Amino acid sequence: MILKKTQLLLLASILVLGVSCKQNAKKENSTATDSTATEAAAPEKKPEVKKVKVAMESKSDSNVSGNVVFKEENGKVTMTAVFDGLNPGDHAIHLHEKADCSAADGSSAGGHWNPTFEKHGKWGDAEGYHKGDIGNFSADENGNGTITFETDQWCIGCGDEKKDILGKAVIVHQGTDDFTSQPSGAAGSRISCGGVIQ
Ligand SMILES: [Cu+2]
Ligand SMILES: [Zn+2]
Repeated sequence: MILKKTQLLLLASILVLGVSCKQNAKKENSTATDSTATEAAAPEKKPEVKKVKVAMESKSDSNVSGNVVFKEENGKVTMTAVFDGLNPGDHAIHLHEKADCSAADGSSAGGHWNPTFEKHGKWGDAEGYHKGDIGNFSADENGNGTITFETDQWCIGCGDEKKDILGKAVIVHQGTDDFTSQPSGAAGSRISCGGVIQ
């Protein structure tokens, strides 16, 4: 009898252990299912990408056409500009203060965009530069030119007047920016203009 009781106890405890293991396994399963369901229901966390495409108009009787794409991603704005109809050689490109290209000579776009009230210069110069001082780029013998530029000092529509490029204009000049002449680098006439507007 004593032996039988021990055997019964053993059997009973094995049974209890077995059942509790199964219950644990069930719990784990259902927890896993729940978390998967929650993830699927939550909105996807894609990095936000803002983009503006600017169609450039010819100005000052030039034949320049092209487009400029601004893209903001991870706190940086990348500009990709493509032009044709340029005179071969170097040309200045800037952001000017107003998205108004109505004047035949592009003068309606105003001066260089300079929200930090610094002097004109080469981008990154310790002595100062305008937030619109992109620089120069080259056109080949066929009059085609491209330039890419990237900075975390611009934004697209963030509302910070020291960074926001919306409402400004892209201007391409006939000549080159010497980075020293004030207030605009003596880059000559404005041969292409495009407003940065959404
Ligand atoms: Cu300019
Ligand atoms: Zn400037």
